[in-house]
Amino acid sequence: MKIRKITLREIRMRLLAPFETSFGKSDLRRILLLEADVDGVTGWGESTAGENPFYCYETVETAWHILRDHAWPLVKDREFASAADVWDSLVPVRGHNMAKAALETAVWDAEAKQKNLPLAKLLGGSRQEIPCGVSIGIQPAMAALIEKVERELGAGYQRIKIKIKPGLDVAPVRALRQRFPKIPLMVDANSAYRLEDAPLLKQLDEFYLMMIEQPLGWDDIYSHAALQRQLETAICLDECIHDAQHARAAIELRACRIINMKLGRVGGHAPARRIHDLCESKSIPVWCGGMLESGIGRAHNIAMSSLANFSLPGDVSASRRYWEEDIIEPEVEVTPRGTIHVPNAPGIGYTPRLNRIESLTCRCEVLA
Ligand code: OSB
Ligand code: MG
Repeated sequence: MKIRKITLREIRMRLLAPFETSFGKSDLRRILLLEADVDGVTGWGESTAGENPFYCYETVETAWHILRDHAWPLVKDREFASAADVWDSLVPVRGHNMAKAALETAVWDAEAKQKNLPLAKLLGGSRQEIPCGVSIGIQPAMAALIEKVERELGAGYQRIKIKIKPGLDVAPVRALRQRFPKIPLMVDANSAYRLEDAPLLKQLDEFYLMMIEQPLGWDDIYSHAALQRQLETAICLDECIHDAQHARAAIELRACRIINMKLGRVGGHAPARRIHDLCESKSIPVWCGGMLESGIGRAHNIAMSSLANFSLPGDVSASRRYWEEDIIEPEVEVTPRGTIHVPNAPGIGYTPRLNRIESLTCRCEVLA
C-alpha cells in the first residue's frame, strides 16, 4: 500500500463545559484531524496535541509542522506491507508522538476499510464491549463535585476519576468517600507534586483509591519509584510513558503498578500494542486515557481498548459529555452498564460527518 495524499485540518470545537486540570483550563479545543488517502481508500486520524505545551511539549502547531515538513516526506512514495509498518518509517523523527499518531492511526483505519474489517479486529482485539469511566475536572466547590459524580454514576459509569492539584486533593477525596464509600475512585494529579510531598500523598492511602495517576514530574520515572515505595495506593503512570522502553523501565523500577495508554502519547496503534503486550507479560493492567478527543480520536480509543489487557475502565466516555454535537455518525454512546459496544462496521466504525467537519475547519492543507 502507498499513502497517496494526506489532508491536515484544524477544527475548533467548544467543550460543553471548561475542563480544568492542575496545568490549566481547556475550553475551546483546537483539534488537528488527518485524512489519509491510501490507494484510494480514506482513513481518519486525530492528533491529541493540545492548544498549549502543558500536558507535554507538543501543540497543534508543532504537530502540523512535524507532519508537513518531516513525517510526510518520510512516508510519501513509500510502499508499506501494512499500517503496522508505518511507525518504523517515522523513527528518524525523535519524539512528536502525537503528530505521528495522527498519521499512523489514519493508515490503520484505511487498511481496516480496505480489508472490510472493524479496526478492533485488525488490531487483534477480543472485547466486544469496553468498560468506561469518567474523568472529572477540578471543581473548587465540593457540592458541584458531588453532584457531578452523582450524575455520572447515575449514567452507569464504572469508575470515577477526579483531577487533583495542591490545595484541592485530600479534602475533595475525603468528601467523596464520605458520600460514596464504595465506588471505584481514583485521582489524577498531572505532575502537580514533588517527591517532598510524599507525606501529603500518603494521606490518600486512607481512602482506598484504585490508583493515583501521575503525581510527579512528567518525565521523572525514578522519583515515582521512590514514591511508590512509600505508598500503599498503586501509582499509575500517564505522562511518563512514551514507549515500550519507558514502560519497561517503570515496571522494573516498580515506579507504577498500572499504566494509562494514550495513542497520541505513544505514537499510534503499533507502539500502543507493543506496550500493551509488554504490560500483559508483566501482569501490569492498562487502560485507555483520554485527551478530550473528538469522535475520530474517541473511535480509535475504542478500537484500541478492545485488546485483552485493557482490563480496567478507561477515560473513554460518551460524545455527549463533551460536545453539543460530535463530528461522527453515530455519536459514541454508553450503555446503562457503563460500557461502549465496539462497532462492527469496517475501520473505526463511525462515519465522519464531512459537512460538519468542513464547517468547523479553520485551516486545511493537502500534501500529495
Ligand atoms: O491526564 O488524563 C489526563 C485531559 C487532557 C489532558 C490530560 C488528561 C485529560 C483527562 C481527560 O483526564 C480525559 C477525557 O475525558 O478525555
Ligand atoms: Mg492523566
